[in-house]
Amino acid sequence: MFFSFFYVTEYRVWTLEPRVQQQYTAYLTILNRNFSTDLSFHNSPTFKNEAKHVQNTVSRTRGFLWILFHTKIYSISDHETYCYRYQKVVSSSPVALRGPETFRPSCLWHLQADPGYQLELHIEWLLPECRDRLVVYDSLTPSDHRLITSVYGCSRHEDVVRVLSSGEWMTVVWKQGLYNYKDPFSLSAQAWTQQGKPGTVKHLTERAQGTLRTPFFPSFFPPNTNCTWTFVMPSAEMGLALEFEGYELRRASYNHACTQGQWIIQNRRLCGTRVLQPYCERLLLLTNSTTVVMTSEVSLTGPGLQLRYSIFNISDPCPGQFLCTPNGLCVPLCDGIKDCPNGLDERNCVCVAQYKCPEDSQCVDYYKVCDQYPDCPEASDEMNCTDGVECTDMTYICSDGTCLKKPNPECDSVTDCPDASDENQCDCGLRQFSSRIVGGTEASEGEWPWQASLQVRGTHICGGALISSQWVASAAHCFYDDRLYSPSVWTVYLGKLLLNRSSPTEEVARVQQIHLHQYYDDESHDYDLALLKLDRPAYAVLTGHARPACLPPPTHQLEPGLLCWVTGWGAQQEGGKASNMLQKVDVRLVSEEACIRSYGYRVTPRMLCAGYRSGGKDACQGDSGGPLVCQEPSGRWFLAGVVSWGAGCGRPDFYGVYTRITRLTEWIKKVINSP
Ligand SMILES: [Ca+2]
Ligand SMILES: [Ca+2]
Ligand SMILES: [Ca+2]
Repeated sequence: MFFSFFYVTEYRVWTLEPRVQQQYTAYLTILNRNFSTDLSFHNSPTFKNEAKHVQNTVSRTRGFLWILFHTKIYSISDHETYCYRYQKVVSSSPVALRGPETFRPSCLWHLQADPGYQLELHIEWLLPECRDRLVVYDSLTPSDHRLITSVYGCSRHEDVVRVLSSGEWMTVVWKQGLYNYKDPFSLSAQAWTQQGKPGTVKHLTERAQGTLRTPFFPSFFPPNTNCTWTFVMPSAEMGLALEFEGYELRRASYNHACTQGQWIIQNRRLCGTRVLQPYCERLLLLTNSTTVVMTSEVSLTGPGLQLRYSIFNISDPCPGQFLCTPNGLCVPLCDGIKDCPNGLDERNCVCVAQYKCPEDSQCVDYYKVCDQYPDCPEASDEMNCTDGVECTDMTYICSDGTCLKKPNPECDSVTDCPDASDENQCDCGLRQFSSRIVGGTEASEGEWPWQASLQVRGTHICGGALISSQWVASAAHCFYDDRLYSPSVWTVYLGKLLLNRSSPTEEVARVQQIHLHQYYDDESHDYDLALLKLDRPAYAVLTGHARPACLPPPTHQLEPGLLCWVTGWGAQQEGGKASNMLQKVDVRLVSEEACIRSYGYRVTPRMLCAGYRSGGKDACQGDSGGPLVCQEPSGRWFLAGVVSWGAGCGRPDFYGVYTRITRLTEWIKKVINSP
């Protein structure tokens, strides 16, 4: 029988070189043939004896350390060709680490904090592109089972990544990508006192809600994370909802390790997974208190997690909406859009995207509700039009919380809300100049004042829609490429009609920020929306040569069949060249059902289809990101969509697919109003 025990020593060799003092640290693995159980206790006399013996052996062989020991740290045996850095980190504010050596393709950092402390590493990517790799370990040895994370540069969506160790050691390995860039990243580190694992108890009241976060949020959660939250419920009729953004919980078998966080909720073991969707875990049948435990089961961690908790009524979890069981979300019911992955929110509907007369369940188009003509048998469609009604997905919500039955009351020049909030911020959607509309397909000056041309080095790449004096909405896919994600490469033209000629009324702006929707999926084109912040409010808005289109609230009704317009400088036929003159095309909105008949389940709730079954009129290449606008009876134009994708251009049976703005209005408002 052959036994072995592992003895780990911290062994350092100090060599004085001309300027640099270098420090090496190594693991020693000693194989011991005479293993006894005493040796497994660090305080036993046998262990201490053995350790002393080992130390003596090491001190005798010190001069030959890197020849004698096959350590796991290659920098010791090979320090001529590799770059090595040791840094003691004691500061509670970030200390910059020395970067790698020029002309070395890799480097290793050993970071050490004082005992009882843990390390936070800050990685900042400094270049718009590079393919370098940084691997962070929760130990002295860069071994796979102590891997915290591996990040590829230059990560566009996360310029700064903050990673934590569980203890006093952290190892960082950098490997150069295909090309040698100068200073693609910078590293800094700081030390934190190791956080205990206090359990939090939340005593919930009827309307309780709040936010929970993993330690050090928004930094990565540390490898030893163990969070325990206890909720004391107000009554047995209430359930607890845990809402996540871009993270969902799935049942997992016990032999399967959770690599992105393990959750124990009501004796169920769930594994967290990062996804491009929101998710809500609903806890029913609670005893008067329930405990939620989140642990990092393996050393591998991920970005800090944040979840919102709230209380819901078990007998009516989604007032006025539909509870979608696969993801726990409350979604709009019978509005013609399959919001739930299983489509159950649109099954068994008496009226789809129409008003249901309460008398006989007759379906009436929304534009006939509160239009002063009775359509329901007892004119119930015309009742309560000026008072508040119960809120549903179809009712507009005033700033004071009052819900209105009248469809699309916003910015129609009639005060509908008690607080008049429906007529606030309505400087949008109107043309300043009465344009001479000549028909045909070429736009005239001032006809589409929200249209923007987004250019790179003088070439039109995508369209955009002005939605305020400083913000342009466009498609995320226009910016997804590494080289196009940088704001500095873009120029925005407003008030433009001809691409090849500048006009005295046009305005050129630079881009200060690009925001892509965090759930944008390059393969499915789901959430295909980007927001560009201009470096200053556009002057052309003051002169009227550019005007924002109105942003529709989430409840804005866009009925299938509505005639809308899409504009852009895109190709006039499939495979053709960009047009020099701004083009306009009228298209009809198409029901989601009809669009699914064309494209199957590639159509998501964030997509809106428009066009004609016979084809012919459509958006095309170069129109991407450009506006699809629909005019309200008040004369104002609302942004219904931005050009996203489609099979070819104008093909029969294949409609143009647009990003459905009403499903993303909340996100747009959040981005625009964030400081
Ligand atoms: Ca729905
Ligand atoms: Ca009516
Ligand atoms: Ca109004």
